[in-house]
Amino acid sequence: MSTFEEIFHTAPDGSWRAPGRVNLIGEHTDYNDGLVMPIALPNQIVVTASARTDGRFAVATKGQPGVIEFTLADLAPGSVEDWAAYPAGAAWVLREAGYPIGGANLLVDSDLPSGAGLSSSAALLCATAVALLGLSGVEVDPAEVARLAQKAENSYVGAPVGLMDQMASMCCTAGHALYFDIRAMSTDQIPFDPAADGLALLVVDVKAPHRHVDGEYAARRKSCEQAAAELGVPALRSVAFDELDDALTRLTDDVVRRRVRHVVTEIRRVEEAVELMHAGRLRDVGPLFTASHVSLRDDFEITVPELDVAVDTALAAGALGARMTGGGFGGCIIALVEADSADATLAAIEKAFADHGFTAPTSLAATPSPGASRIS
Ligand code: GAF
Repeated sequence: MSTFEEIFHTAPDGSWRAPGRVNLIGEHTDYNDGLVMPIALPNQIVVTASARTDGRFAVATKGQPGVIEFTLADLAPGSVEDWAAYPAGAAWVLREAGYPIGGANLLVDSDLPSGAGLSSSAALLCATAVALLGLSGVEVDPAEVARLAQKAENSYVGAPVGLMDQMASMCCTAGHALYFDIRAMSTDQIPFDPAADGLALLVVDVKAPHRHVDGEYAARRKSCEQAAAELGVPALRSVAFDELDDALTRLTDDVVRRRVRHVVTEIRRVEEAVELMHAGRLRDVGPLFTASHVSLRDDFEITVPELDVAVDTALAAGALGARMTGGGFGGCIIALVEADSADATLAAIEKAFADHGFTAPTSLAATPSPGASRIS
């Protein structure tokens, strides 16, 4: 594998990292001004970079041969495609926001699986943004970098994502889940240490292809926005849990009604989960995970058979709770299990997948890790 010097014929000025995430609970609530609670993973994207004075970018990734080049001044939404759209989008958004960035050579390395619903897109945007800001010696608040990365994904790449993944990648801390209230733009670090309670959080990649740049994610978002408009509120966060039944009777379309029920009950589940975690009752969070999965499966309709089989098998093996995590249509499940049954639960999921003829799943360590930072 080529080194930075071999590819760019110069030494790097530094390396920056940004992690992927799993969301504990609060799915498809971020673009409804709701509540989310992700943890950052040990798996991350590393961008090694050197500054250029000619306003040009050369980007390479250890995963693919070749170098892609573009000019900072020429960047416009969609002007660079494929994986390099993400570093280009980060450069574009920083330029648009007026940050004094210049050109750069960038080498991307990753141990974060892409397409697994672990937010590799947000991690690549955030890692590039912190690298470019670092090269320029500019200090920017992590939440502001997250907001810029979301703008790049929305406006440059063209994916209508919310703000959870970028905030997780920028603002998580080791040993904590990030409780993020999107409407208030406030965060709270919630201690999250399953091992201290004799528990383990399993993250299982079900290996079903997942893309949310495609229409399903956008369609869910549109349904939510239409419902909010029909109910006369700025976002579904404004529908209180105890007003849900009344709101549902005012909606005409049954599919939209189910989408709203998911969002409003999911926001309530995040509130309940954070209360339980503050009270040191992590075991009791399990049933909320399972209720979230049922809601995503039946009301939001974003699960696929691999996700449902993984969750059902984990529960049958004794998990305290399990749910799909991320955008849906593939990706990963999480399962909260007694630590001494973690291996047996994973083995049961592997066997169930073999029995169904699914691709073998893989598991990842779910150690709550810190947000983006400079490495060297
Ligand atoms: C994807 C999006 F990028 C997030 O903003 C969020 O909506 C999530 O799906 C679902 O909770 O990861």
